[in-house]
Amino acid sequence: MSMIKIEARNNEFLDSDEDSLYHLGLKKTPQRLHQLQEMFGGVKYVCMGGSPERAMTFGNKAAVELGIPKSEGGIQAIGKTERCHMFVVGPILSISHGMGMPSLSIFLHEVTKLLDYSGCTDVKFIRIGTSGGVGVEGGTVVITENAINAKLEPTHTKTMLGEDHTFPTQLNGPLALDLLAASEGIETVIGNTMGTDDFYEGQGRRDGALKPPYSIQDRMEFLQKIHDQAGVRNIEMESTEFAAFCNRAGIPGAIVCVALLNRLKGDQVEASPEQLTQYSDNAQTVVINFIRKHLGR
Ligand code: R2B
Ligand code: URA
Repeated sequence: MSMIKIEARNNEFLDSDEDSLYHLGLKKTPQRLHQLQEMFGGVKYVCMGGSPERAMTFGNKAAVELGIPKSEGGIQAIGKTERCHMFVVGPILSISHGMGMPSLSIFLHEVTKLLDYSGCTDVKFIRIGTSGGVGVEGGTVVITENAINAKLEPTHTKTMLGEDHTFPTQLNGPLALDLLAASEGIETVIGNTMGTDDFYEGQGRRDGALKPPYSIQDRMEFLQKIHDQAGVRNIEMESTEFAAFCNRAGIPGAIVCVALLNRLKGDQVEASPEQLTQYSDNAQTVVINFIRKHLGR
């Protein structure tokens, strides 16, 4: 019986007794169902980002900031850690999803199934990531209004059985505004996010290994155009898949990404390790502030 209210729920499969959540290293069986429900049933916020290290940092930081007890030595990863790191801290599930849409998609499906089996209710998905800012400086947090694809359309297209299927990529407006209101002194803007399938040429960089088929002027004109005409404030590699999935599932979703650099000024990420740590802390802090307020603490 589903509690999470997945709109396009795959009843035919999800109601069967057994499921191997292969990439998470977890299984649903009649014997283990109760254990999954005990472990994950209280999850209300799924916080996901690319890197396993950041998933752990976020979990530990959330525990400290929200006063949630953790075991000595810090939080422990659940399941197998070959493909992702996943932690539960009170009502938060912190998980890494790797880089790019194919990797993200796998974890969106398996985490959503896990929450469905665990009987979760009222869950929100928040992607906490990194990005290239467009007209915003490194360290600025960008909350996504709408995700748009690399052709500047508010849609995400997936090829299934040889045919294209296109889904809308609007995100949850009230949730984005609540996150913006939780920025509390951290430089934060709201704007559109361009989701691409590549870090280099797909994002108009000229510092890849191959000679790009566009000029410096083409690059600059495109970045200026997406800033001025499409309201794009950052570019990353997961937003359209994430938004399309949340829409299909009927799960409120938000994207909170820090800019590592301003792409109107260059292509290389030149921030120091200390600055990069501070930058990713900015995005995490906005989300923790939001969760604290939302929990009424
Ligand atoms: C942001 O950072 C990663 C590439 O460096 C990618 O996952 C993304 O969206
Ligand atoms: N992640 C991206 O996808 N692009 C950037 O420019 C920085 C981080």
